[in-house]
Amino acid sequence: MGADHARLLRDEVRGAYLAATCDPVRDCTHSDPLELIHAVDAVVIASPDATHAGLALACIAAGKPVLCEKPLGATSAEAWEVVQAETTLGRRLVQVGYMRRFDPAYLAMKACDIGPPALLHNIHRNAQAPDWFTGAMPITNSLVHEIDISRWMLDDEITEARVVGQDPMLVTMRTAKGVLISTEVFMNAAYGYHVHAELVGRRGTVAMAQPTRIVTNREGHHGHGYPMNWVPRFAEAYRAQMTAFVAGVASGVLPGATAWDGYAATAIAEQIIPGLASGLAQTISLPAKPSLYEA
Ligand code: ISE
Repeated sequence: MGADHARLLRDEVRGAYLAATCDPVRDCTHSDPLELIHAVDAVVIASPDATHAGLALACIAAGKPVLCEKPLGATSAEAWEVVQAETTLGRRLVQVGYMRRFDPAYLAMKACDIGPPALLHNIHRNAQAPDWFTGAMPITNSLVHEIDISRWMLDDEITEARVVGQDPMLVTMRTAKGVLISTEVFMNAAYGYHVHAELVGRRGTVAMAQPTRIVTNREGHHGHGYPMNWVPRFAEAYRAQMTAFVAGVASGVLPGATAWDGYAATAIAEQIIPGLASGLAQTISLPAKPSLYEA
């Protein structure tokens, strides 16, 4: 993911200059991320989940705007530290890489006038779980996308969730305004990477376009129109997200998911996890949103 972001900055985003890269293993200009943070004007974090919050905190301490890959923290406690650091500073420096907010299909769906929302149906299939997936990562690393995009799409807060199954799993969530959200997360769908959504309003419905053919993996994984991972599916979203981040650095107002949104997604995911084993409905709650994040 880091290489993809670096390529966007180097080749595709006007106004950006890729000044330095850091990787402890690969050949880069830096091997110490803290040195890099001090050497540049703005930072993109695309390291393993467990390092996100610590690096975001270092960016805030250095006063550097940062686009941090999702999730903002491996735990909600880590993500909350980032929220608190920004709140203490009194300024937002963090954009969280929930790139679906920049995807043309989700944007078109949000723009549709179909009356008050009643239901949001999400499908999130991966061809194969990444080899670094452990434990509850289908929730903390994958479902967090639907948590974020549902909060954004519905402009509402999630208050309840229930999980059935493991892989695939079905997650039913309810919002404060009473909207129902169904999400399938299937980490080993074999035929390809497939993200889909349908928003049902009180006056109409809008669904993303998708291939209508029957999809099978019997004759191999390729040639049916689905990519094997999320990078091609969200290429446009990643490009738009990076372009918007660079413009936000220049204007001083970062777009997209805030540190609060990043915290909320991880805190909600964490509260859903006990339901994985019990199958029982979980009540979800968040602390009051700090005023820094009010629109
Ligand atoms: C991965 O980390 C992503 O962010 C992808 O968008 C998601 O679809 C995948 O499930 C995650 O593992």
